[in-house]
Amino acid sequence: MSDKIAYSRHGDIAVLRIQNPPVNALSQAVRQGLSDGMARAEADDGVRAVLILGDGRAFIAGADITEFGKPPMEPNLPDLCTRIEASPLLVVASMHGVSLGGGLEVALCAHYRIAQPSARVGLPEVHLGILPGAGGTQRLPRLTGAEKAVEAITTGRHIKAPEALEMGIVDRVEEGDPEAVGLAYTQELLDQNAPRRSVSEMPAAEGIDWDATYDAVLKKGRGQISPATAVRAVQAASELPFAQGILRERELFMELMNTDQRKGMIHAFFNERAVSNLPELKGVEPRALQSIGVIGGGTMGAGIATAALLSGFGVVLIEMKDEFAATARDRIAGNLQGALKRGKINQAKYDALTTQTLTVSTNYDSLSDVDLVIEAVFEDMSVKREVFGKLDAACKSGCVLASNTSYLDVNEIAACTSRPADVIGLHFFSPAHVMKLLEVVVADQTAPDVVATGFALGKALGKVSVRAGVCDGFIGNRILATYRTAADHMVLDGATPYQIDKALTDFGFAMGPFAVADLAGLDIGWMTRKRKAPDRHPQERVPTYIDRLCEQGHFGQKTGEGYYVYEKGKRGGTPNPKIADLIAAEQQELGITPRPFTDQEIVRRYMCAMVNEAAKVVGEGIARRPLDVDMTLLFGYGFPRYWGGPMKWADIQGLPAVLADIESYAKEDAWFWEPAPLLKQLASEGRTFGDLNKEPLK
Ligand code: 3H9
Repeated sequence: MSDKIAYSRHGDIAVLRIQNPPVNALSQAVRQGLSDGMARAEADDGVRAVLILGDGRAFIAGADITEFGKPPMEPNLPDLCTRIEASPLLVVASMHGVSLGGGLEVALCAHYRIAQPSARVGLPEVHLGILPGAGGTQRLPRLTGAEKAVEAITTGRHIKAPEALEMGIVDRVEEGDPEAVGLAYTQELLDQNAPRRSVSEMPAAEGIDWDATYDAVLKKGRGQISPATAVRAVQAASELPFAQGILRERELFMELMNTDQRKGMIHAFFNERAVSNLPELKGVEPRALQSIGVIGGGTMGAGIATAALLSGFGVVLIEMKDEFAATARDRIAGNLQGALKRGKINQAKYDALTTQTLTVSTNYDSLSDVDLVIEAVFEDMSVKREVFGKLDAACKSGCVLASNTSYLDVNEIAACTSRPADVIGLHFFSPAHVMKLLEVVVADQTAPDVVATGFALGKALGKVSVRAGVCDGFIGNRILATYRTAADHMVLDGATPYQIDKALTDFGFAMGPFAVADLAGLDIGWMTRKRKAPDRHPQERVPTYIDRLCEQGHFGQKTGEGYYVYEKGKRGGTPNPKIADLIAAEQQELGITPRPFTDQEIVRRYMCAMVNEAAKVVGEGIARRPLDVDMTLLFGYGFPRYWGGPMKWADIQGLPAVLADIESYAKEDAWFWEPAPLLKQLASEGRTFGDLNKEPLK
């Protein structure tokens, strides 16, 4: 028998304990071990029941995702599930930690299920671009009814044990050692002569309006196909006999397994974890972190302070004047009110955080004890210089001095202090207590343990942290500047901002670039254009039509007018009629005859601009690996997760094809579309960005 399954005997009960750390994924060895274990129990004289449980921190986290895309290995999971359910012995699952995907599907094949109160169950396959493929779509609705099964499967959410009990997914919830309570429950069932109870033999769930459900789920998925496809599998459970329903589930599962979306989402799953795993930090201990200083209580500073408070850090926030300090305190309290409303904290915690854990001061001396301080003041080098000079004087030795700058030179900031090795960039995204991305910007002299501390802080705050080098805009904003420009060029050449926004949201972006610009504030882009004007290359095309709107004081959502017009109290906007005239005037001035664009061309140009700049960012070492770019765009810029990120998207398209398009665009504008050397190199060598993730550039 496989060493992944420990077999033991307790009276009439055989126990199969799964031992496949860290999360008992159902690898081939585990599947084989479970199959052999069932056979051994059935052949073991006197055994009347089998108890299945997991060792360590979980029952089973699901199929082994690392096996996806590889040749199938026997026994397959659906067959194993059928085999467990069909056993003549009474089968019980005792669940703790998580029982997800194939893990819950195994449990659904047991005849009874008992769970710890802290256990969580779920069928999260849609987040990997697939659907439950070992009977989950057929068995779950037989227990919960169709509507609840559709909700659970299409959201993939984790369901806590007490709710799972209410839904009929588990039969009992009981605190204790999973083996001890499992054995006691199994013995009780044996004593009662409880029948073997196969979910597959239970009546099918009543039907619902399947087409309407499918349409609603498809719309909500913004182009993601797995949740909607899962609806069709649950429909089969209600309309077909069990055996045929299983075949239909298999067919739909295999369809999804062969999609690019599955590849993109699995790429996202692994790299979301790999991104903070830096080989250079192996064995480097981060500095101790208990209290955090924040300089500046604007939206960003208050968001950072909120994130730190919610993660258990003491916070000292510095503002320039008492009145600003009071406003900052109100902002943080407002953010925490949101957490209170959503049930993330209770009233007592809210009171403690806003009174004891948070200090707001106008005196830098209050920072004397903090372990790390994050500056979030106005983006101006002279202001930063002054702040870092003061921090150098006020903070204790060993304190990490971080800047939240989104584009300024962190080397120059570090040089304002007597301790450049302690200086780092920690670039948060607004609202900082909500957005998942943190760029950890490493300057020339930043010490390794300071980098490790940046990553440790990101982990403590629940962020996805990405290492970035120093350049204007680091990884994310630098790439954004380029693909935003590509969109601006298309506007000058004839596409409307509204067609572009629509084409890109149809592609899967959370928002289009012009709606985003309105949300962020048009003054930001206006300021950047002015800042960059002196260094502008003579061949650079920079549309200025939107500056006319800014000059009139219209900055997007916050002023009610931008690319869109916003009515008070309404979330979305309607196209601003002034924009077409402003564009037409600029086209006329530049002698451009507008031409039509297809949505397909819009997406292709936008994505090619993104990939080309990203390849330069990796080639220059600003991002170490293509996966660092992918995770930056996914977690900070609303990039559709099911494409995995721009580099994964490019790999899926094929790098030679992407390069060919860039070269064809370069015929119109050689300066903007100059192909990245790294892209040319990989395309000519027949390699991919994915290859580079495995073997980064030296
Ligand atoms: C499925 O079941 C399909 C079936 O319906 C049909 C088949 C026919 N496989 O997240 P963590 C690794 S699809 C392989 O850091 P946490 C993970 O990569 C599956 N590896 O810990 C990491 O490795 P490393 C449906 C897996 O405590 C390590 O375990 N199931 C798997 O924050 C620790 O993970 C899911 O989608 C796996 N299934 O969270 C569940 N799962 O240390 C996916 C984890 O080298 N998993 N690893 O970086 C999760 O949601 C979380 O990992 C979990 C633990 C909640 C389990």
